[in-house]
Amino acid sequence: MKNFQDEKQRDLSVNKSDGTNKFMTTDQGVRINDDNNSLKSGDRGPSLLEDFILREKITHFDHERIPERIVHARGSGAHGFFEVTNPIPELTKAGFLKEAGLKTPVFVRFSTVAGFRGSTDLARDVRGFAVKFYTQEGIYDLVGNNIPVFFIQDASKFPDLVHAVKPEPHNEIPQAASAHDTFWDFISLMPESMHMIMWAMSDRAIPRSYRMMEGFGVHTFRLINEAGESTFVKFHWKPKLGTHAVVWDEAQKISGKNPDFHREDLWEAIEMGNFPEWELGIQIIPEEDEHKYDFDLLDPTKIVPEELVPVTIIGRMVLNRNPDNFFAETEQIAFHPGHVVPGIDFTNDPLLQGRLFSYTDTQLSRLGSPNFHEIPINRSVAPVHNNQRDGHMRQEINKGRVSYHPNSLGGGCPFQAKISEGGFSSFNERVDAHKVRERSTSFADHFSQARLFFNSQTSTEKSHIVRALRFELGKVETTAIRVRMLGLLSQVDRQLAEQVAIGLGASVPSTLETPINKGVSPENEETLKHEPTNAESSVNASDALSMIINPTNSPTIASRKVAIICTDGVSEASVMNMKNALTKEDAKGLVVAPHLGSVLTDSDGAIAADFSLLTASSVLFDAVYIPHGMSLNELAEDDTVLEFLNDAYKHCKVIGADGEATSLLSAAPFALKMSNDDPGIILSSDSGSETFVQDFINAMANHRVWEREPNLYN
Ligand code: HDE
Repeated sequence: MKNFQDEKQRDLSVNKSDGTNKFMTTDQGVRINDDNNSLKSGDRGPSLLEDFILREKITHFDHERIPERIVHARGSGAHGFFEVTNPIPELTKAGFLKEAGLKTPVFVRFSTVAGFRGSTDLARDVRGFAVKFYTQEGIYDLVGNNIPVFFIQDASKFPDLVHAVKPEPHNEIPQAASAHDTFWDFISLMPESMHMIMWAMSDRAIPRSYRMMEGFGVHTFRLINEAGESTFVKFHWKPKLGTHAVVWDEAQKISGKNPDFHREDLWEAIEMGNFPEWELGIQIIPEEDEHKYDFDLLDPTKIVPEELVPVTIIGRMVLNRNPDNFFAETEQIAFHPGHVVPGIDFTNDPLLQGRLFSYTDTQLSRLGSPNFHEIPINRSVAPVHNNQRDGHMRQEINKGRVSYHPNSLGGGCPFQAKISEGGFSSFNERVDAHKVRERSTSFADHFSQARLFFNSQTSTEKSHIVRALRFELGKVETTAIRVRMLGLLSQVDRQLAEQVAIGLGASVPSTLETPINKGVSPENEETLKHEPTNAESSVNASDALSMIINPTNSPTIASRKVAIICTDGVSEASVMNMKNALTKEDAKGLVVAPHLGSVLTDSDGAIAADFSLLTASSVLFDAVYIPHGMSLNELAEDDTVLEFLNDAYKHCKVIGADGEATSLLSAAPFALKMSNDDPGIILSSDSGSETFVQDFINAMANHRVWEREPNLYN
């Protein structure tokens, strides 16, 4: 196999322009002499219709927007490569997975689901995690999410789900939020969504960074080897930086302070050379184990617990190049779960089957032409030859008179490939059944894995789920919907339902008598084909489901940002010690000062401010450091500083202070709550000591000081 690592090789076929040292021209290549004035009859006279330069420019502008994605409209992307570390030729004939060290260029697009293109990054939402592999055998798209299950089991419910979660149609409110009546109305009548709801109400739905999210293929797929044998497989992306989230109060504040937080984070990390990296793992399930488990492999509301089938790592993905142009690349990229290469195939998961129709259809309306594969970001590196012709904006200039098959005039070309020559052939699955509109009874248990997820969370994470549900349902105006949800939650965990009920000032209904358990509204009971069941999962709890005890997390502060609050008189040595130590760990210390420009140091030097207190905010950083030497009275009276510290404390971040700066903490509003043994408050009477800096870094490496949280809320 030829190594296709160098994405530049991919780019050779792509027309790039940056205008540097070039004449400005019209789209027809005519050099423009004056781009500032339209053609007029006299300098105060009417504009002339013949001004082809003006009309071309304005017409192009008028058509600059294309329809945004109906879901996953808000996204961010990057280029990189995938490298095989543990080849699996015995499982798949896919060339890009067959050889150790083989690199394949990729483009990844991360996204939120519900919000419009201009919405905030920090909405409580599922994140899309879509990867396009430019393999030598054609395009392979792994179009996944950061949550391994989905809300619904059958594609026919997807438009309903999306209508329910999007802003309500009469007033288009709320933007990028599930906390409203129509969403919870739908969910409260769809018990199959309960597993996904547990994930969506957990901190998975408010990641700290796209770089700190797991990714999942969600459906069970098939790998097909040279002998044509199939193996079931689940795909997992495991982030090198661990799986981390922000807290909900923080997410809401970030949405105001910097709605581009995740976009910027991804962009900056790549610009700084902190290339985001994931391992690709697979759960391998032999064909003969199809019916071995107490859930159905075809049911997309179920995971295969890692306790039953461990994840085998087969490769790694590194994102190392930002796009040149957002629209041309991130917006115009067209993913499709049906873009597969020989060696990868589908299962009959009824959600996946529906997706296989949807994605081409959506590209046709969004990109406007069946030629969307010719847009540079979508082009295959494997040569494309077929008899598809014409259509809007066709780029290819097909030569010759033959555009049909079979033909003799073109020598039979392009010719079909035998399987041994890499021709795609679908897995030879036997299908022999009646035509029915039914759902398998093996899909009927909607609660056991929701409970498995809840049981697997630490007490911190459980309390976050309770608070998320109180928030979301608290925004629901219709009492009956809230009560139905409490009924469903009680099927997952009685205590969970009771905790949520306290926040809603309601009580948990005795659910078995209410229509909610039937998954249909009272008016539509006759459409019910199977009663949902509530079984016990064979696995009780799984560490991999908790973000806090996730076994793939290892302590690191790489790429984290620390706010160093400085004003005149600050100890230059302290600031520089901290900055240098952070840089060594691939993290960044950024100076936040009362104003931009620079602050004067104790040794008559000057330190440049990266942010002013007005433009910075604690929620945009991972930790705060207050170095010694400054005039503390001034800082202690500044509400912005106190709010900065208070937020950092409330969001369980590490706060460090040395020398007399430690006394600033006693002026902060949280001082009364602060416990003496809080492992995230790092104080040293000794200014800039090495142990102090190291203690600060060690505390940060665990992401957040969750031990603090029980003191914060009732
Ligand atoms: Fe999608 N989904 N989806 N989806 N999806 C789209 O395609 C759809 C589903 C996912 O960054 C759309 O190009 C249906 C599951 C991602 O460009 C659309 C169903 C999973 C992205 C569409 C699902 C996903 C999309 C909108 C149920 C996780 C963004 C624009 C049958 C495995 C890709 C577009 C990007 C995008 C349809 C369910 C992931 C409308 C009908 C499950 C990551 O075609």
